[in-house]
Amino acid sequence: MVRVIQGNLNASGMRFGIVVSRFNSLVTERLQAGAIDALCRHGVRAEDIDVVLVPGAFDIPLFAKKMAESGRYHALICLGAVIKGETPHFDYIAAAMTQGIKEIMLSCGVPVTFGVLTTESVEQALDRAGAKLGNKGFEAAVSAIEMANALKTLEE
Ligand code: INI
Repeated sequence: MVRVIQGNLNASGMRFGIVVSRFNSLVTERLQAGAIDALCRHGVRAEDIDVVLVPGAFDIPLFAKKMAESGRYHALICLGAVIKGETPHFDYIAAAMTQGIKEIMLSCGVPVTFGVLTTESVEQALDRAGAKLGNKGFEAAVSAIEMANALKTLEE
């Protein structure tokens, strides 16, 4: 008999932390609303969700690390919007933030999902923050629930 391990989407009794960057807040506020909506609709109580606001995407990893190390959360959700300008700034911020988030997940053993948009324009970002192409904040929260439950099942 093959043992298939996967996470369910029942999140009642679980605690989540969300780190959101304020930069491009028109977009990130919508990602945040999508993530909270997803958590609540999967059974998480509002008092079991902490939101930390940071200035920009580059600043997300420090707070995600502190929250992961606290042992308080079943999973973390990182939300932001890095939008390409005319300089290579975008590439440096996106690379450092992505690498940072990945390292936290692997070193702390806590699921940290990636809901940071990296787009060419504000329009592309808005399309992915509740307009034409869904809401990546909602998706990142659902992934966080699945990852947390999969980890729990694996460790049982
Ligand atoms: N931060 C973002 O979240 N998105 C961006 O598009 C962005 N741009 O383009 O500069 C951005 N910059 C700020 C950066 O994340 C840090 O907050 C800042 O460098 C201070 O550490």
